[in-house]
Amino acid sequence: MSVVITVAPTGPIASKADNPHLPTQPEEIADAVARAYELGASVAHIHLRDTEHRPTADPDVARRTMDLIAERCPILIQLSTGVGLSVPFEERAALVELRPRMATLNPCSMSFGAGEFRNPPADVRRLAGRMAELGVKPELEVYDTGHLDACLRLRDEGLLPDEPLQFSIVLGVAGGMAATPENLLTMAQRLPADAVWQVIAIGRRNLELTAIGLALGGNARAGLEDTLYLRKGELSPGSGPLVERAVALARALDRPIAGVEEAAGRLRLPAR
Ligand code: KMH
Ligand code: ZN
Repeated sequence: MSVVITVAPTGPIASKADNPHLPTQPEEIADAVARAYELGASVAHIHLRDTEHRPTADPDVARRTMDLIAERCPILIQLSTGVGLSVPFEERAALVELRPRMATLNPCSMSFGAGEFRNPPADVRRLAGRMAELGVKPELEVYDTGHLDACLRLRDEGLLPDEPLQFSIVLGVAGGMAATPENLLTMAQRLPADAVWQVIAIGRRNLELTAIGLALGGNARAGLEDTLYLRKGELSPGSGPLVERAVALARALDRPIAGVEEAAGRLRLPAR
């Protein structure tokens, strides 16, 4: 089965001091996404930063970034509603009003490194319902086994679109599951049989867990949001080399890379 590659070029945490190639401004993000598209990415997972490089849910910044990406390539845009730990939930949720093809839905509150990631149940339910109204496909971010159960409850309440659901198994966030093959296997086995899924492997075990996810039939995410390094001590000069690496892993496993049209079908994105 073909592989949907998602590029995650920015994220909420890292700074240019951590990796000078991190894109933070709309033009920089659009350029990084266009490069990833050329290399095989069909989905772009987007976090926004203000002019001081802080996470923001400013809809003007989001619209401008989406427009700049669309000028460059037809990649499917997935806005992060995680945004950043300091941004209030209401502002984060309002991003779906821009009607990206996809947006993330983080089902539970949790510790997140030294911070707190607030996703109160009533707010999550409201956001899920609004995404369904707008035809914005949720990517369900599960950082622990209970998060999957929370998603299945949302589904049972009719707050998620028709299956198949799209999941990210997030490994390696301090506060969520550790980045181990055992945790990945446990989660992959617990997903609904027809779920579409990818691994988000944060930090040092990014390569290994991305490879295992691909071998298990999952999709792949690649980019500086998840790891700043290509290997120990070697910063990645942008997300491009990480996307190239994911593409090479998929091809080595005889899995072709999905183009945008195919990815939209595989992810069951509502027609526009
Ligand atoms: N930053 C990752 C740990 C989101 O942006 O909504 C998870 C993520 C979720 O990408
Ligand atoms: Zn993200």
